[in-house]
Amino acid sequence: MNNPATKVILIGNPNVGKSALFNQLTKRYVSVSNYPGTTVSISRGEFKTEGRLYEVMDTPGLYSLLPMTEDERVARRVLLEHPNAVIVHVVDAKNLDRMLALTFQLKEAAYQHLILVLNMMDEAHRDGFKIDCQKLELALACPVIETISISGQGISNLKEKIYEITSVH
Ligand SMILES: Nc1nc2c(ncn2[C@@H]2O[C@H](COP(=O)(O)OP(=O)(O)OP(=O)(O)O)[C@@H](O)[C@H]2O)c(=O)[nH]1
Ligand SMILES: [Mg+2]
Repeated sequence: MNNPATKVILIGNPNVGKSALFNQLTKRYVSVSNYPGTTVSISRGEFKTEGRLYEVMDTPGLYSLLPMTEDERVARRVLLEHPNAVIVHVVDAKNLDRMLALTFQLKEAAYQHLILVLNMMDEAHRDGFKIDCQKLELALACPVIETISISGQGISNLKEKIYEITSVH
């Protein structure tokens, strides 16, 4: 079937807030809990921005692109099946250094559209982390967006960025 929606895949380690972000983006509700491994299958939802339709997929958490568990295989398969999707790599901003390895793997996999989302910025600020997003963008050569998924902060910026990178010809 011909589906005109541009695909957006939320990917990242367990417990970083992918499902909370999914809920904010799509206004659908999927389970969010402070327990890694909450999401075990793909959830789909949609949002529209600037009249353009996007299909968002929430995935189970994964630690690397070399899957070890069935949940990780599910997430990996979605990536393989949608080589033209926008990949939103969601990280816990407090643990950025531990999570960037997956960003590099995604870059190596040569996805055309990759965005790094620094989620849990409320906790990162509380804990005194200072992240220079512009420097990070330059170093990674990919857009970086800060979010607080439980409050919705940064979600409109993320939608704008997704629109921007999928509208360039
Ligand atoms: N303080 C704070 N908590 C957040 C934020 N985003 C998500 N959380 C909390 O983090 C926990 C994990 O959120 P989920 O959305 O379930 O995380 P996930 O990445 O989908 O986890 P898996 O499905 O296990 O891979 C929940 O308790 C959320 O309420 C945020 O920006 N700030
Ligand atoms: Mg989840």
